Amino acid sequence: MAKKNKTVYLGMIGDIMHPGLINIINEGAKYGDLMIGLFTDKAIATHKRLPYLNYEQRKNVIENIKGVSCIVPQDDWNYVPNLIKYKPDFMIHGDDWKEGPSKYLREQAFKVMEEIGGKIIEIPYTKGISASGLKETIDSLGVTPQARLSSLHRLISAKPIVRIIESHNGLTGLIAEHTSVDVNGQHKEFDGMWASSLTDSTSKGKPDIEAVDLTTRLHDLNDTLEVTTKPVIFDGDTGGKNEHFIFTVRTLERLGISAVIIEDKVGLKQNSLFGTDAVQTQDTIEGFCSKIKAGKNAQITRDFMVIARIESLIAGKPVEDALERAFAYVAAGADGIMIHSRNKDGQDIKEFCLRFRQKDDHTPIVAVPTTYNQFTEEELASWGINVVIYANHMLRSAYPAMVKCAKRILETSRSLEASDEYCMPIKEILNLIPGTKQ
Ligand code: SPV
Ligand code: MG
Repeated sequence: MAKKNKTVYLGMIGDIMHPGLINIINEGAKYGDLMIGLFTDKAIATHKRLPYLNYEQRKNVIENIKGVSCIVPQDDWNYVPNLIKYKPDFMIHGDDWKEGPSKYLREQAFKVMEEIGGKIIEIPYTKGISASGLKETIDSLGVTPQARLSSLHRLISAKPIVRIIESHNGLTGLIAEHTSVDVNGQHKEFDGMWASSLTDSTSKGKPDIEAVDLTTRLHDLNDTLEVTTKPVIFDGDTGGKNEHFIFTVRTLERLGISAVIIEDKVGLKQNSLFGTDAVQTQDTIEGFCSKIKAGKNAQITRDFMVIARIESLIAGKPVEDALERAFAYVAAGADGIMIHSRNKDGQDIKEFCLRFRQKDDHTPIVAVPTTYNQFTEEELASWGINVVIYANHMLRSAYPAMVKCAKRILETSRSLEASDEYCMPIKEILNLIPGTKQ
């Protein structure tokens, strides 16, 4: 029955195969040669979590399904660019896009297909099974360390900018994992977590001077890992001695951590946000390069990243010094550069990024805009930044709220006012943790 000269377009992510997808492929193939518009990681990342399989793996599966004639990449969440490019005679889609967030995609696809003289076929959505339902089931099983570890690399390649938020316990891990908003029809959530030395130390009532040892930090990080699936970037402080750093790398990999960031400081480490108010002694370029090399030689997975953090601007040195170090650290094997500053205008960071990008267009740049927080992610991305870390915001927002509540109890000699004004209802806290109710 197939009319060989007609083309049928079917857009799909194709991550989890199920009978509903086979049904739509079979239906589509009845109308002509079935062209699959396979969503690229980049197209998906603007709207959803990355699929389990990467593009090549998904392509490999789908091109071997009976009824599929060819596969083309769909680089946009919207079907329109590919419909204009390939001008198919038909487009086929499940009728579930008539309502909900995909409605606008349907309207635009109808408009374009009419303009090019094509037709849209809508088939009843297969009841009782869907990729998102299956995904939820798989997600509830958790994630393997290897899958979590490699996901940061994929996110950096797929997204204009990767959005990371600090987590220092299980509860903040849940916030990082599950909080989402819809802004102008776009679904937004955090891509991963930052294990901050500042908030790990502060939440223990200790100063951020490497006084909380690695074993303790990793023990606590386990609480975040238990309840999340997203990638973690670990704040490795100075990385310690080279001989110790190689053990750190191995341990982090084993836990499924995606990256460690080490800073080029020596001696007693003080938090960078003190700037020159504290003594900030930088390592020599040679000294820090040897630490990077030791870490890179120690890792056993392909995807683990050792990111070099440059403290020149924190120590009051010029952008020139930061650039010289950046190129040397990349040459030594660093998988990314974190450039830090506590200046409020952000101009030193911008200059660094633009000048770095003139010579290096691919090494990921990580930024921690705690002080220059007026810039949006879009602006930071336009400077060439790939990863933005909101490094301390969970702890900084929780602490004042807790102090306010404690003071209110003292002022009123009871908890009525504090509960009414500052606390979430008991019912909500009881149901906050997934799986509470049996
Ligand atoms: C941290 O969060 O511990 C950091 C970033 O290292 S900063 O506090 O800005 O130095
Ligand atoms: Mg730190």
